[in-house]
Amino acid sequence: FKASRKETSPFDGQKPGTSGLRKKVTVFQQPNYLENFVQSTFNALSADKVIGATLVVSGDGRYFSKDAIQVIIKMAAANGVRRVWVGQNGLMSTPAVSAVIRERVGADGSKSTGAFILTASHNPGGPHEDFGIKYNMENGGPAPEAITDKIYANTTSINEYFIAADLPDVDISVVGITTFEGHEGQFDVDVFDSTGDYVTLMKSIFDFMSIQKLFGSPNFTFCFDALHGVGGIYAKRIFVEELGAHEGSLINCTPKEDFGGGHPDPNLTYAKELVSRMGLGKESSQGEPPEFGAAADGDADRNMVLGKRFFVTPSDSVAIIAANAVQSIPYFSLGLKGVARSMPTSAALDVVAKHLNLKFFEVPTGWKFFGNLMDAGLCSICGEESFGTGSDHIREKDGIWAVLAWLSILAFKNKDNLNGGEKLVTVEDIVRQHWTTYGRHYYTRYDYENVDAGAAKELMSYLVKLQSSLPDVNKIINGIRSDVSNVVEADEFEYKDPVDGSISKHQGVRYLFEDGSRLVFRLSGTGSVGATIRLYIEQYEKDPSKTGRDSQDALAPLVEVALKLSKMQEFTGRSAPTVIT
Ligand code: VG1
Ligand code: CO
Repeated sequence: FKASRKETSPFDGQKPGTSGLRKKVTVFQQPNYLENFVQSTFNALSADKVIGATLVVSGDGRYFSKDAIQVIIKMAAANGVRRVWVGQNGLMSTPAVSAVIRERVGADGSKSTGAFILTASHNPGGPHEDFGIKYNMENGGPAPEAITDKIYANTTSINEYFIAADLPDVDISVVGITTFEGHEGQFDVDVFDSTGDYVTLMKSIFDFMSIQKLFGSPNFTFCFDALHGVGGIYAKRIFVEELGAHEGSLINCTPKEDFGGGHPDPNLTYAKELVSRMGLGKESSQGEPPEFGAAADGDADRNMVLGKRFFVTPSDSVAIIAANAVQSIPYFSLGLKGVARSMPTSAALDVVAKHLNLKFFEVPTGWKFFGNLMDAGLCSICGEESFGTGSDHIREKDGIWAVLAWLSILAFKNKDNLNGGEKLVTVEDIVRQHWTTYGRHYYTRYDYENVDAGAAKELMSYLVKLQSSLPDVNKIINGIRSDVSNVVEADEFEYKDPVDGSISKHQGVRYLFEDGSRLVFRLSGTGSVGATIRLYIEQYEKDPSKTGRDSQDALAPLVEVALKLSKMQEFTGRSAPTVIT
């Protein structure tokens, strides 16, 4: 093959957000749009990460992935990359990509130094929906801001890219290595089944035998919903083939390019089938729900955990995993190095860290900030309120890992009552026990999607300004509700990375109340059209006799304050959020 140089000119708006560049498929289908971004990424990397390097290219299998993979292969060849590793059919979950970067050794002893991950995560897929691309680094984690800023700068001035246009398409449905001879030397495309590496990693973390026993118990029932995302291929291998779950306990586990027309977003709104099977929601199905249910998003880095007729808030989930990890999960048996959460995530994890005397970090939204802490040996378990949970086994959040963590906790708590005679300790029991010990953080998130971008900016600047005078803030709040405590601190969240000293500004506005309650406002960095305002509302309840309330009831006064204080309706014209979680 031969590398050829193509002329191009910049596109507006190729700025990677919280997790890469996400746009409508039709935007990506414009000639040179993908090519510009890929070349801008190559140009942002040091030469040794491109020339002679091994790159992973795969994703959640959404519409346009197959085309994009062929383009990236040809551009990699032309830019001097030595090898490209592709998951069979282009499929690899985001956590599996992270694992492959960190763990996989090629047949010739090669190791990869980065990856293009093709996903728009939980956003819908299909010809009129979203596509996305992001670059992950040698540690397996998303590129840090220093790199994504460089990529963006490159996209604004790009005038050429390189592509081996004469390279034939590679059949990515067939496992095996295809070798090409180029002017500069050899180029390989290695198509492989990524589930193997991932299963090996999971087996090195969890005690599969104890989870097998749990699945073998007559009282334990299970359901996993991959929402037609890539998680299905790992679920089949792990839950069914390795752990002995019934095939019928998996739903929507065959990946589809359009996710069956739905949102591959594991929450109470979009994981409808699972939610109804678990006896939650209005249209709950008949019969006894399973003991344990879980779902993952399109690229399988997010997870939702459910008990029978019971929802586990993600902020609680990470706190509960952290509180139980040392006893239940062999990988953590020597203790936790520390724990971390994103700023808007509830403080449930903070309380666990305090009780267990663990190092604790609060970072901006997005997984890239956890990676530095993990690389420095400061953090073992971390999580976000947005259904993301993970550990330092990789540098991405990991949906299947979170499910295995919960199964491990259940297996440990039930190790003496799995023969069918005794009643099982349930997910709900574990959560309620946790609240009794640590108190409960009532929590809800309001999302206002596709709001006019100007209006969203105005609302944020209003809140930033308001925040600078606490007496004014408290005067307004006292006028709205007398039963809400005073704001004692407010700021625009800023993070100084304790490892590399880098500073991230404008990460959301926080109002911290005297009784531990919090209101947080921020703009989403993952949307593909307009702006999304996220409002996070949290209230701490220490009294064990009051931890059992309905969460929307408990939070009603704070919600009212949040909406009126921010003039949400005035700014956005919306009387209600698009999604409540
Ligand atoms: C959202 C979530 C954030 C998460 C990010 C990527 O970002 O709030 O917690 O890390 O999505 O997750 P934002 O900027 O829209 O609030 V995923 O599964 O979309 O890669
Ligand atoms: Co995702």
